[in-house]
Formats: sequence, C-alpha cells, structure tokens
Amino acid sequence: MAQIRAIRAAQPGNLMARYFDEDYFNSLDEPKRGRLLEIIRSGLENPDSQMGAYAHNDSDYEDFAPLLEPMIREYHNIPREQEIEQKHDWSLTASRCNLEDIDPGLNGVSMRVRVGRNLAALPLPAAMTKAQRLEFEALMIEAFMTLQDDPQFGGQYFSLTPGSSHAIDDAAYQRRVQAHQMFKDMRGDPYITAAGIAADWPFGRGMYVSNSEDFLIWVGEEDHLRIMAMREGGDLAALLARLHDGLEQLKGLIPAFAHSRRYGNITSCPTNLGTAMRASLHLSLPRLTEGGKDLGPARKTASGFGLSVRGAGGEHSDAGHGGLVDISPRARLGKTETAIIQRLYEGTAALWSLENAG
Ligand code: DAR
Repeated sequence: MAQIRAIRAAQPGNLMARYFDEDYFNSLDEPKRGRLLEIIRSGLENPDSQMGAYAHNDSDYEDFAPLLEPMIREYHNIPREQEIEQKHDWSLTASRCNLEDIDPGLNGVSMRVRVGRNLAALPLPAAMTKAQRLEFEALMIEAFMTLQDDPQFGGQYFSLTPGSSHAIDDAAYQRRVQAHQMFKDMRGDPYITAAGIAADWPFGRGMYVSNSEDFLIWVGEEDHLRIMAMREGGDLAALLARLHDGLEQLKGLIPAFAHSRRYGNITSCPTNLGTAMRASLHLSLPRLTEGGKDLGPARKTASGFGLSVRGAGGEHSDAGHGGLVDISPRARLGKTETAIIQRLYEGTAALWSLENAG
C-alpha cells in the first residue's frame, strides 16, 4: 500500500491514511477488502481529505471499526478511554440564545442549522442504484404532498429529475443555488464524486422549501436528507426550534432513520455522525481574515473555541467580501444539539470580541 504510505507522509491531515493499517486490511476476506477500498476511495483519490472515507451502508461503522473508530475519535476529539455514546437534547428551544446579547448590531446575521438523516431501509447515497434514488425521491414526494398543506411548514417540492412532474427549470434552479437554498451540481465536488455519492446526477435529487423559505429539505445530496432552518437575525434558539418542529413533522411522514446508540444519526461522512447537525452563521471578520485575503488566522483562532471556519460560499470556498466567513462548531458526535448551539453562541462572542478589540 505504497500509495497510502505516500499520502500519509504528504498529507498528515488525511485521517484515513493516518490510521490505515496494512495488516488489518490483509486480515480481511476478499469481499470485505473490496468494501473497504470503496469506503476509502475518496481519501485515496483526494489526498488532501480531512477524513478520507464515506460509509456505503450503516453497518460499515461497526464492520470496519478497527479503521473507522480511531478516525472518528480523532475528528470528534473523543479520547480512547471515553465510551462513544450519542445523547440528544433540543431543550435550548425553550430558552434565550440571541446574538443581539453579544452586540445589538448582530441582528441581521445569516444563520443556518441543518441535520443530515438517512433512511434505515436503504443503502447510503454512495451505494444507491439509480432505481433506488428514484424510489427514494418518490417516497419523499409522497410525504411532501402531505407536508405542503401543513400550516407551519407548507411549501413546494422542486425536482431535478429530468421529466419529473415537479421539475424546476434551470433558471429557477440557478437562482435557488445563488440564494444558497439549493445544492450545486454534486459532480463539482471531487470528494463525493470519488465516493460515488454524486452518481446518477441529477436523478433522484431535489429540494422542498417552505412558503416562508426558512425551512428546507434537500433530497439526495450527501445524505438521503438534509433538513435545515435558515434565517437572517440573531435568535439562535428560535432557529433551533424551527428545525426541531419541522423535523418532528417530517418524521411522522416517512420510515425510520438509521440510528445507533454509539454513533447516533448514521451519515455518509463520519464527520457528521451523532447529531449530524451543522449549526453555522456568517460573520464579517475583516481583521481576523486580513481583509478576506487569508482564512488562516481566523481558522487558528476559531479552532481554539472548537469552531471551523469556511468561506461564505460554503465548503472549500474563500472568504467573502469584507472578510465574510461561515463559522460552525466542528464536533457533531458526543455533543447534544443544545451544546452545539451554545458552542456556536459562545464561539461567536469570543471571535467578535477579538475582531473588535482595541
Ligand atoms: N471532504 C471530505 C469530507 C469533509 C467533511 N465535509 C463533508 N462531509 N461534506 C474529507 O474527508 O475531507
């Protein structure tokens, strides 16, 4: 496995390469070796990967634990002696958590909280056939036909599947992408393309959006579903409540999600396990990003508060105008939903204080 040794030397951040063990790999039977190579294909073809692996079935996390568990522990900062166990707590939805308490001027912030979910009855996106992607979309469209009449979450489904009766025209699709509501052509992401997650694009893909345009559901992206609430403002508690209520409404309309006591919500990427929640907001940090030219200083500072920093255009993008960045808590596993939102609030307060110091 000279290729993995070369990646390990050149890209120490690639957790798959760091923890891959040749003796373990050779101890597997032929079918399991084949499965494992598919799981790590993205990390082999993209040496700059952080994790470098995507699950194909929810059983992969237990079937290949000798490789995947150390990677998961490292990424989510869970020490070897600590048992991995995911608990859930959305209780923040009942209390105050408002950015305006940090600074009254933080009242028009772009905030977004999303969770990934996968149906237990289907393979994960990397291993779905085209027929399964279309079968899954049809199941979701049936659910949306009920959800669209809900007083709180009523809306419309837009399909990318050619010939769909819910098809969205290309100009409208592009507008939704520009508005950061709809996901881009997945084939543009080399990581998920190598993993097989972008296969059969755009069949079986689409988006449900509420009439109020603050509750959205992506169908057929990196996970079967990405359920999100997004608003401009400062009230993180209200945003979490919106997501929680929408998720509960949806759960009553579709089959069970893949979930385990240890890993919580099972996701394609190990970085999303547990709550599968990414809570983020856009913040202008011209000082910490040297006018938007360099995310490095902001990343270094933010990591001290357990936060990741991305460009405002999403994963793998640069800082936006005036140093506009997307900040979010890094860990998703072993933390509750409430703790993630509180980490975002506290990390934002700390970064804002540093940005405006002196
Ligand atoms: N690029 C992959 C995944 C990183 C986390 N982002 C996701 N899952 N969208 C990597 O292993 O670096």
